[in-house]
Amino acid sequence: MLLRNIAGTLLRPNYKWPTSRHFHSLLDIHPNIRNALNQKKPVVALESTIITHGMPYPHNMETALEVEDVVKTVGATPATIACLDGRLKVGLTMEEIAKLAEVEKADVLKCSRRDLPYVVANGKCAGTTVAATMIIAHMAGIKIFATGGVGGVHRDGHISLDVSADLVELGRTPVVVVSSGVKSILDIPRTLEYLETQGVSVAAYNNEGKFPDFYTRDSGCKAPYNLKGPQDAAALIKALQDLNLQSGMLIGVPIPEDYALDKDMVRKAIDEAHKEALAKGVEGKNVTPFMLAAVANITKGNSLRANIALIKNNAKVAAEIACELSGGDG
Ligand code: PSU
Ligand code: MN
Repeated sequence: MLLRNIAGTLLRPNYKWPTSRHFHSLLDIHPNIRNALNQKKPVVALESTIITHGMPYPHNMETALEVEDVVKTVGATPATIACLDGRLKVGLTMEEIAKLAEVEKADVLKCSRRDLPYVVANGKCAGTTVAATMIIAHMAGIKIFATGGVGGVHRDGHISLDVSADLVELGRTPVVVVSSGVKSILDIPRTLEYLETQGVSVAAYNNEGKFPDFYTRDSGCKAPYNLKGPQDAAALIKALQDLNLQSGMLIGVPIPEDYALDKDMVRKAIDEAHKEALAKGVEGKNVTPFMLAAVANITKGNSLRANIALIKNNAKVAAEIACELSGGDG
């Protein structure tokens, strides 16, 4: 009887599958950001794993604040996203950024899609990865997001299956991610193949179609498209939205010329860091933070300087695109 009732309900032609709106009660959107969104003004999301796991203190905090300033200077509203005491925060106060930057790393988790339920259920604090930040940005109605680099297919990822959840997220969440491509600690050709499989529109930005590899301007791989500037980018994003594909986009902005590192030096540093990771048995979510720290160490801070320069530049580009998208009225 019960089954027949359920079947009857589901078969009604006008039956709508229930969609949970409960996430609204988990979100804390800063009033400035809510106002900007209501008025259709440009907003740029920023991630927080870079604060909690990507950079050492105090560079993490300084950079997070500087990146917000860059977005404001262009005329957009920055929205740094993180989890605090199980709440999904969109927009952080300076004190909250400081808390994520300084706190003992053991108390602050790295939160990707699969970790969100645990973080919410247990009232945890966490930096959100590109994947989790995309999800929360989308919940809040933010369409564009700037970061340094996204996760990718790790070296030997075709054997270990260590493929970042960021790539799958780009395939299923309609948010545009502006980054300097993926780090050469990863397997870039396989990462691009996987993005194609996921149906992600990937474009290089003002780089003759060359896909950047974070520390240098050319990974040796081609992106399928090249965007000449904010207008070009806005047109591509508008088409993605009109098509209602519900997938994301990755825009690869090369590191500013003056900060690009020497390719050979980077390759050697990464090979060394990779050996260290293998010898220490680093695995799972710890691989990326370990590699970032090891490379910074081996390059005596050069990679960190490059990282800071490129993320600021990416924030600027994302803000310019966001302004263009909302009608160029900043
Ligand atoms: N790449 C960087 N810096 C970072 C990260 C990636 O150059 O801080 C962070 C981002 O938050 C990204 C995450 O989403 O690492 C990917 O981790 P994993 O490979 O475990 O998916
Ligand atoms: Mn992984």
